[in-house]
Amino acid sequence: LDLELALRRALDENELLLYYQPKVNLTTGRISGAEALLRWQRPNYGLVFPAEFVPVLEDTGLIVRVGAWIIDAACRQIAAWARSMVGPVTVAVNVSSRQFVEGDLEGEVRAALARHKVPPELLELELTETALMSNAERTIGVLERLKELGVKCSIDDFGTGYSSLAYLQRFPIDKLKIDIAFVRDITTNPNDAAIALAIISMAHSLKLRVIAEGVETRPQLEYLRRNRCDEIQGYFFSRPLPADEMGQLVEGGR
Ligand code: G
Ligand code: G
Ligand code: MN
Ligand code: NA
Repeated sequence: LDLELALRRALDENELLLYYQPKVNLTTGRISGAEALLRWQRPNYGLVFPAEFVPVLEDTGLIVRVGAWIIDAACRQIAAWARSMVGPVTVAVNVSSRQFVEGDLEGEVRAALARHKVPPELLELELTETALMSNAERTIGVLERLKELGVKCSIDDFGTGYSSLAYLQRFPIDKLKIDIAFVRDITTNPNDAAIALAIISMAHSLKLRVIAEGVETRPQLEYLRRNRCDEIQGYFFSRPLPADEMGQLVEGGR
């Protein structure tokens, strides 16, 4: 309860902020974009990580408001980079299940893109299988309108939820994100490797791009590159960074 009150205050007092973790294109070796990750600069506590407060946001429904704030903040950052020496950066935001089901995702996205004059192609939404499958027929409509708008959508934590393969084919998405659970031991555990390879193969058969998250070592990276994974994200390349450091990294890599 204290945490809930503190979080309501955090929203009003602007204590929430976004960090950015780069994604790397394995064909070009260049940064292809970034995932925005929520942080809370809590007075007297320091920087608080989402594991400690996103569950409270979810349980209280506050995530619907925070989710709209995240989309707006990401678009503001995209616009700031586009105007600066950094240039255009594709930013992916995580959409929680409750935000997708109870919020007006399409309206929030349209409003944020317009407010900050952001080209829709620079915004990506990471959705979970659970969110997408909770009302699959409605999901198709929402995704179709987002696609028409020009926004990219990907399925986060892929392989850990309950996607129906029949729907996977009907959802107009752009990318699958292989869950860290299959990446961690990809070079030593044949079962994890088999699942990761199956996801890569299925994604490409469906004309989707595929990214692996949680890449921490060079052997993991090389294995994924050899097996035609399109992109990676993880501590091996970079931890999530404050916006200015992310901007410097992109600028230095051009
Ligand atoms: O950045 P970190 O590794 O601490 O993130 C932990 C988890 O918190 C992520 O896997 C994600 O599920 C969740 N999370 C982080 N940022 C966001 C966000 O902006 N929105 C939502 N809904 N969840 C987030
Ligand atoms: O749930 P989601 O996939 O959106 O969140 C990704 C989470 O994974 C973030 O919390 C991020 O900090 C974390 N993460 C990113 N790269 C790595 C990594 O290389 N190793 C580990 N263990 N976690 C990572
Ligand atoms: Mn994600
Ligand atoms: Na994930």
